[in-house]
Amino acid sequence: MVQWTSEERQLITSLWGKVDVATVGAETLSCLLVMYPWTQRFFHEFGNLSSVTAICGNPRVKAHGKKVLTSFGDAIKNLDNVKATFAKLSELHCDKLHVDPENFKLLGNVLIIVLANHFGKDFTPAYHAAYQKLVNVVAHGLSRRYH
Ligand code: HEG
Repeated sequence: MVQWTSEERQLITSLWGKVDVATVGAETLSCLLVMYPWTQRFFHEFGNLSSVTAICGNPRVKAHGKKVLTSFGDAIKNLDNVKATFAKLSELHCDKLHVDPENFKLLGNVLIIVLANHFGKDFTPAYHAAYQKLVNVVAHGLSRRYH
């Protein structure tokens, strides 16, 4: 099981308190769809994804990005229990959506870039390291069903 130091917990929760889940969520999912266009195949029913402008302005992308980021918030509230927290979501992504788990890592890395962009110099290497660990744990939790 993953162990968290009190410093990591503090870094993660303090930064998360300043995150605007709707904005960062929308930017993260938009950025994923732009940078890794093959991820668009899961979101055809969201409508127009034909250009960067279309993706970034797509209301369903925004809404879904917020949902995904809210889910990261659930992981943060349950740092010692991420696997159990994501058990149902892992089943959904594996059994129903057939999302290749490699994409969870891509999304986590994009999230880190978006956070670095929002917080600038306040996103110190210590925050970066704590968040890198978090996105790895989330990706791992979501991948459990695939193992
Ligand atoms: Mg997934 C649905 C969370 C990565 C594709 N994703 C969902 C839902 C949540 C979620 C909370 C809604 C579940 C529900 O309705 O019960 N997703 C989530 C997290 C991550 C992630 C925390 C983090 C890495 N998802 C992810 C990636 C893809 C993807 C990388 C595809 C590239 N998710 C996906 C799709 C749906 C969800 C296609 C269904 C969307 C819909 O039909 O509205």
